Amino acid sequence: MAHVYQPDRIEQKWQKTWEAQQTFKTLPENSDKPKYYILDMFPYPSGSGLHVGHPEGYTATDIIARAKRMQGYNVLHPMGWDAFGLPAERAAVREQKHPADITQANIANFKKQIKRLGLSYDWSREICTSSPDYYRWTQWIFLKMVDKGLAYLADVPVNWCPAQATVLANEEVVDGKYVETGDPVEQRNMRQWMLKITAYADALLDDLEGLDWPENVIEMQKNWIGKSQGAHIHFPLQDHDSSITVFTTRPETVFGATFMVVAPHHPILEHVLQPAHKAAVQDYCAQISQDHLDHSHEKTGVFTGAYAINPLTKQPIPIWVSDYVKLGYGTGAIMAVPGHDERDHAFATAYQIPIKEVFDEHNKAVASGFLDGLSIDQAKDTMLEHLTQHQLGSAKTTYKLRDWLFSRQRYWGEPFPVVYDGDVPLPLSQDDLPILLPPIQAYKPTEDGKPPLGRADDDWLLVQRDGKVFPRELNTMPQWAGSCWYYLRYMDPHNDKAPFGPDKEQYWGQVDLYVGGLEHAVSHLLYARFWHKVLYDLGLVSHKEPFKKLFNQGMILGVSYKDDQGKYYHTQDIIHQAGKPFSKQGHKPLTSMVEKMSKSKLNVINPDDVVNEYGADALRLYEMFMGPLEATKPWQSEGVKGVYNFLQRVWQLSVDPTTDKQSASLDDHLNMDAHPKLYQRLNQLIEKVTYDIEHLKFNTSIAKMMEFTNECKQQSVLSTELWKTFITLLSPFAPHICEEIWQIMGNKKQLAYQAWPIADPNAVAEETFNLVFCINGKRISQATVATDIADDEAKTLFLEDPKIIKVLADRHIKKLIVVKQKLINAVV
Ligand code: ANZ
Repeated sequence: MAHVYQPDRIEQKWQKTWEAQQTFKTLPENSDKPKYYILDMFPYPSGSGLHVGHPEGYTATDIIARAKRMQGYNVLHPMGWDAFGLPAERAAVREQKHPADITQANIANFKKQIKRLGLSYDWSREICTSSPDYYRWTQWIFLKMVDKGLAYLADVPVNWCPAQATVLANEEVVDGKYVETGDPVEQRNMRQWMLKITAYADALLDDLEGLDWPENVIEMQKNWIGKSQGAHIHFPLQDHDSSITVFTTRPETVFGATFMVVAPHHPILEHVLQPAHKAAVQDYCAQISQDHLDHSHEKTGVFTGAYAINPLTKQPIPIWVSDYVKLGYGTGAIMAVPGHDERDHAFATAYQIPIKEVFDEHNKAVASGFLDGLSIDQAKDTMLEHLTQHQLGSAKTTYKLRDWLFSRQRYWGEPFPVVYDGDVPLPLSQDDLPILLPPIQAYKPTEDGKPPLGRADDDWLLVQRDGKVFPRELNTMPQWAGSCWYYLRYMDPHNDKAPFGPDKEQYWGQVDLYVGGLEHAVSHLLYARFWHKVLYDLGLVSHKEPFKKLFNQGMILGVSYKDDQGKYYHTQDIIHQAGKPFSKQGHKPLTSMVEKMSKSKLNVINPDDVVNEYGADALRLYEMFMGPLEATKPWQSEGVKGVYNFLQRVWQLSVDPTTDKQSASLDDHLNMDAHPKLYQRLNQLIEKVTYDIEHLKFNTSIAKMMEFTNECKQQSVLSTELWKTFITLLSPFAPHICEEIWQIMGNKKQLAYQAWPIADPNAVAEETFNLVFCINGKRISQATVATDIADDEAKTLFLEDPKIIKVLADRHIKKLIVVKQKLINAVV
């Protein structure tokens, strides 16, 4: 038996055993155990392999999955690959290989790396969104959407990225740039497939209610949907028999509308623009289209020369054009109320337009005719009634959410199961599926501007039916498509008759816990919820929401080192002197910074290196010990050493022949009499670890386990039962070392299904007594405290006691006397 902890000897052995014995295979659905479905956001298998952010979430779910198995659940804990997407296509161009081959190689690498971490996935359920037996069913769901009128073709202004020669979803564009590459994005009109997510706007909003999700994610989803209740109000044009309709959330402020603003390129401009102002407005619009995505500039605008009539004051008000009003929201036109809207106020000030206040400091209407004296809410109701009655407007709800642009001019995605008869799209039948991606030689758009699939052979391009020829749709689906329903496929991954069987779906129901990064707070989670609701309405799933509980792990940052020239240094090229970093060569002083890990900053930590040096158990434990799971936190290599030393200590305590703890025959039965203190500590630990696992608070549990081993170290003899229980508690965190110790202790069955310990309620409670607080010998107050309370802690409690504070007032304490297990007295 090795007396030194050697993770490399242990870890591979157990990984092989688990694999050979299918230890973590999910039980069949007729199991009488309760089910628990715990899911990681599956990774995109990128060429750079796993980074330390992946094991953070994966270890968290693995700890829970392992604990749940031990607690008697039938656990579904799967892993797969979000494998379609642009990076593989770009690599294909670069490396002259097929994206499928690149993806396959990347998956093999990812899988090898993930398997080294001892994660208890049921690999028999592995899925891959780019394999035909998966995307066949993505196409199948798309056909259902076409059937329901939820997928349609439309000429839409799109975000066109010239560098990538493709359109992007709104969610993929930030500040006029493609978030993945930073390439500029412009607007274009194109005929594209759209998914009618707006039909589900209210359901997507309302059903957030019952979810156990982080508040910030719920907030982000609400904002993205952006439901606004207000009114449409018609402003007649002066000298013209048409009108401009505005959307406002403040109809009670109409009396204060002193001008109007329409968005650049608003179609109404054609009718209202006065000849003398035409050139100026056209110039302005042209300039806006050029830098329309650059939001940094000041509020600017031009006057159209035209006037509208405020329908309440009957006064003419000027119509301006400005890009602070957006074409795609509301009606693309606003009534501007500079007295009560900040943006309007800034604009009115800049262009010397009158500002009129219509609510006073008590929020009562003033200078507003029949509204005068009413509160905002009363005024709103009264105005809405007035508008409706006089056909000047009506109540209106708008959403920021837009239908989902679902076409991409790319190769490496799901082909649409659609052909064309002239301009008319014809959905193919379910029996035609899968529509396979054809092999092509180059992945750029064709010379005549068709998407890459335009390069396929005629065999693929043209579909013969009843003597007629129909060309295929050449766009592909966006990368988000496959991840919209993958959690359902894990329930029944090998079904070749349906995406998943109803019996399996009914058994597994919702994902009980979903863990992943905050970057998916809107896009993926909104799209998946939308598809799920469509499937619900089709009667294919039994819950309205896919993910019952969501948890976002925090980002792991890197520590980087930079000299005054801005040059970055690798940690191995650095020495520390008097706690300060210097370059090894040239001895330049460096500044250290905590930043997002990136290759260019030389601060990326490769999980493989950590496993090689310290083992997977140490990596797992460290990532959970770094801080709260949800916190953003820097990687600190000394921290890994710290947890490695802890594992070392656990190993020593298990195998050390001098104290012979593992056989401790003196005291084979764990009981209060033999080790009252340790027995109590163990039960407190059981309670704590059980609670913490349920609430994803792993760092505090690990700290307690460390404390516990320190106490164990001070014992001359340890009970086997006690140590077995401790090893059981530690096993979800550090499974390899614990299985090994478990075996060394003579257990024949694997630890993976050992019953989870239950705390003895009688043993958990701390023994307590009443500590009396006195001032000059007079009893003032008291507190219930643990028998072994430290003096410092007792003094703090004394000084923080409200009654003591009151009686002490400003008096100075000369002496604070602690009489153990009895009282504290302040001499003043
Ligand atoms: C008059 C008013 C007075 C407004 C006031 C606000 C405050 P949310 O809440 O985001 O829905 N608005 C309407 N359409 C717009 C567009 N296409 N581009 C830019 N702004 C637009 O915002 C609704 C408010 O934003 C509307 O209510 C309108 O200004 C403006 F004291 O009307 B409000």
